[in-house]
Formats: sequence, structure tokens, C-alpha cells
Amino acid sequence: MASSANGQDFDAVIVGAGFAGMYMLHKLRQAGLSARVFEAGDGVGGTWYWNRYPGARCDVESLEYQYGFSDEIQKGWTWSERYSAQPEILRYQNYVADKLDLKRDIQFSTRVTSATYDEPNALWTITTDKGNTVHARFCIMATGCLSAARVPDFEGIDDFTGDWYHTGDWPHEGVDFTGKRVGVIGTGSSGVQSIPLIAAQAKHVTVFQRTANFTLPACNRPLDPAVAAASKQTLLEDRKHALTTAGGIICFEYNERLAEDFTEAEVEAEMKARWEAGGFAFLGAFGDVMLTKSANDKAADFARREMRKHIKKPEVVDLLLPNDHPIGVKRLCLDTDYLETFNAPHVELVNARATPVSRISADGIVCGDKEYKVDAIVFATGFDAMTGAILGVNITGRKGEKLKDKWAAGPRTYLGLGSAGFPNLFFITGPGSPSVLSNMIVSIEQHVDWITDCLSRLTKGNLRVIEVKPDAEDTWVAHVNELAATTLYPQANSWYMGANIPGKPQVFMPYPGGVGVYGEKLAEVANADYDGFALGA
Ligand code: N01
Repeated sequence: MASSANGQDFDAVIVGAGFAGMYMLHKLRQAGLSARVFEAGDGVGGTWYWNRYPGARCDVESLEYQYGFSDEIQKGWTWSERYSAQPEILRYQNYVADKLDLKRDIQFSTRVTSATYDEPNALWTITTDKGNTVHARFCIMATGCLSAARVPDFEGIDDFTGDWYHTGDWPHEGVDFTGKRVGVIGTGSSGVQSIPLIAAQAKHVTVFQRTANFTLPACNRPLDPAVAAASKQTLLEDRKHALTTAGGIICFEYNERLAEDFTEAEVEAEMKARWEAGGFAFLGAFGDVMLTKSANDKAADFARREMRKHIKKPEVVDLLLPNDHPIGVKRLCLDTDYLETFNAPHVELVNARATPVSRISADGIVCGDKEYKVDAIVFATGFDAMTGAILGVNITGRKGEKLKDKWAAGPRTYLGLGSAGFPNLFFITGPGSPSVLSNMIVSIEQHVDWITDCLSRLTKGNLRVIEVKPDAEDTWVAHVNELAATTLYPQANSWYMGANIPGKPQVFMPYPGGVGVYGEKLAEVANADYDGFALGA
């Protein structure tokens, strides 16, 4: 590798080769900048590389959960189902990587361990677990929002004599549960998707549920070839439209009318139609579902009524129906036969709220004084969301400041893109941006396009440094908090709030104002020559 006169090896280092890192690499190449991607996995894919648990499926519709930047790429790929399963998405990512010849600039099986800003030379020094040390002008964290898988610190896990797995780090060769007693801890999206398939195979399944979640029918089905073909004619235009919406999705619309403006019959009809359509459309039934308790109660009551219809075992009905948080404030789950799974005699539900999992024994899972004997444990216990993967890299900015210290009371960014004191460091879909409240691919493309324009502006202007101004960051953090406070989101112990990790500061991390409004702000900032950022030579 030939370094430039000031020791620079690449214009940019990109951390991660999921949807974000792949597109970032492509755009930087197009802009004439050199880049090296480091990826911990041995292939591209990010989330879809790691989350190979049975039933893993995207719950944004396939036609919208794909790149929207290239007509050639989208026309060369045809999705088979309404919601794509993990293997198909991973094949798509490899198709794109090969089409754009991305892999030659990606170093796989390599985890970035540290990134340190060298202020005199305005360069980031990046080190990896494979012994690499490289110097780049820009460091771009494409590390994903839900990529630091987390197994709770249960005592005794090392003594367990069976096998255990985390849904977010699933063995590539798959797992055969035939004839086994399986314990599943966790009933978020990953649990809800995997439990029916695990139960279809295992001899006995014990599900440890701490919080019952709202789960809606996915209504997955093969994609009508005519619909798939028609979408190829409109995808690029559709994507422009998606960028103006709240969620980066156009397959349904959020009703602007408030719940109180509907008659009771209209309320019922609206919710029924959306429920039966499947997917997240239900949350858009009225404009204030996420804003007022009375509107949210209507939706939550309807959801509980519908969910109840699928549950036949009287002893689990009350346990499976969520009653301790408003609907939607914890990420909604979409399911296929989840509730029905508990009707089977070999599936048992344990109330891990009343009697929490206290430890893992050699033979099973212990709650209070009861031991549940299992041969295998599946931890569907989620992620250190939004900040876990970023802070998993030891990042040191100007004057030796550590990002983990700066974020000790919660992440602080301007626009979710950068943090004061850390020049030339970018986050793709970082905390403080719409990210996980939106169609991730739309938000990824929005950020990557913005970052690329920004870097081109710097390069053309012979500017080497861009850094968030502290007052812009303070204003943005306050704005995100104020917006969140107008919603019902803070009313649940969700990973959006950091509440799933003991000791993690509880602040609402994504930007709740919507992709469209956020995009206007991004444009305004860029048009004002990166207002809120200090640009320097
Ligand atoms: O993780 P989660 P996930 N004892 O954090 C429980 C995306 N995703 O992997 O709710 C007992 O949602 C925890 O209980 P509680 C999607 O954005 C997308 O399922 O904290 N239980 C919860 O039930 C999703 O939201 C897709 O009380 C414990 C579960 O573990 C996000 O990823 C598919 C526990 C964790 O649920 C994360 O989903 C999958 C303990 N000590 C995921 N600790 C699709 O697109 C935790 N839990 C379809």
C-alpha cells in the first residue's frame, strides 16, 4: 500500500460492509476517492450476514427494501416474496457487490478495533484485529444500528452443558433442533420470527417472556410477478417519493386525520382494513396513534382483540397480550403463526417478568427456585442498539477525547452524522437520525448521498477538515429530545431508549420527526455550506 506524502493511505476507511458500507464504497469510488472497507464477517451483508436464525425475514416489503440508486441493478433483480427472507436478501447483496465489483476493496474477517484522530496531520489512524494500521482522511462508521448482539450477563452460562445461540450471531451451517428441548429467551422481533420454526422442529420449547409484544400478521405471500415487473418501471421515482414520507415507505400512507375525527364505525373499519393488509400500515390508522394516549388506546385495544382470536390455551392468553406499554413504542413485530404456536402442547410460556431468569444451570434455565431443563438455549435478547457497534471501536478524537466518555450520558450528534470533537468522522444512520424508525435502506441512501456530496465539496475546496460545531450539536440533541417528548415513545422500556441494557443511559436515540422533514434539514444544512459544521484547511 503506497502512502501519500502526509502518510495517508486512503481518502476514507469505511467500517462495515452491510447495505450502508457497500453503497458508501460505491459512491466514494464514483466521486474519485479511494476507500478501504473493513468487515468483521467473511462476506458482505451486515445484519443479513449475521442474523441467519430460522424465520429471519425483513418486515419492510421487498419492493421497498432494496437499493434505489441504480436502474440497472433494480431491473436485474426480481424478488420472490412480499417480505424477503434472509437468504434472499443476502443473495441480493452479493449480487450488488459483484455487479459493482465492490469486494476488491473490502477486507473481510477483520474487525476495526480503534480509530484515533491525529490532529496535526488531520488523519484517522485505524487499527484492526488482524494487525492492520491504516491512515485515512475520513472514517465512516457503517456499523449498523442493530449489530452488537447482546447476551445478558446470566450467571452460570459457562456451565451450561448444551449448546446456546444468539439470533444475531447464528451458525452459518444452521442448527437442527430435532428431538431437542429448547429454551428461548426473548420475544422481540427475532423471537417472534424464530419461535414458530423452532417449535416446528423441537421436541419441546420453553419460551421465557419478560414483555409481551404487540405482533401483527405479516401476511407474507409470493410476490405477484406482474406487481414485481410493474415496480421496476417506477422504483426510482417511488424512491424519490419515499424520501418525502415519514417512514421512507410508500406502500401505505399515514392517515392525517386524528382518531377523534372518526366515528366509532370509521375507526373500526380503518383499523380492520389496515390490520388485514398486514405489516406496519396499522400504525398509520390515525395521525395521532403515536402522539396521544386516547388514540393509541384505540389501536392497542383493537390489536389485543385480534391477537386474542389466535390464542386457544386459556392459561397463556393474558400473558401473551401486551398491557404495559402503548402500541408501537416498542418496535412492532410482524409474525407468521407466532401466537398459534403457543396452542401446541409442546410449547410452554414462562412469565419471566413475574419470576425473572436468575441463572443458567448445567442443564437449563433457572427462574427463582424452578429449573427448566433444556438441551439448547436460544438468546433472542437483542442488541446494544444504535451506539453498541460504534462504541465497540475505541474512538479517540481531538485532544485525546474518547467517544465513549463523551457519550457516557447518551449519544450526542449533530443530525446523527457527526459529533463535535471528532473531525472527519461520520456515522451512517447514527443516533439522532431517523434510522430505525424508517426504511433503513432509504435512510442509508439519504446519508451516503449527503456524505458523498459533503466530501466532494471539501475536496474541491481544498479543505481537509469538517467538524460539528458544539452549539449545533447541543441544539440538535435538544430538538430530538423535545420531539421525542411530544410522542408516546418514551413510555416504554425499549431499545430505542437504551432500556434493554442494564446501566445504559436512557435517552430516546432515533430522530422521530420523519425522513421527509429530516431530509429538508439535511438539504438546508448543505445549501448553507454545511451550516453547523466548521470547515477548515
Ligand atoms: O431484540 P429485542 P430482537 N431476561 O431487543 C428480552 C430488528 N429486527 O433481536 O422487552 C428475559 O427487540 C426482551 O425483553 P424486554 C427490529 O428493529 C428486525 O428481537 O426487554 N428477557 C425482549 O423480549 C427489532 O426491534 C427484524 O422486557 C430478556 C427480547 O429479549 C430489533 O431488530 C427481525 C432479557 C429482545 O428483543 C431487535 O429485535 C428481527 C432478560 N435478561 C429484528 N434481556 C425484521 O425486519 C432481554 N430480554 C423482521
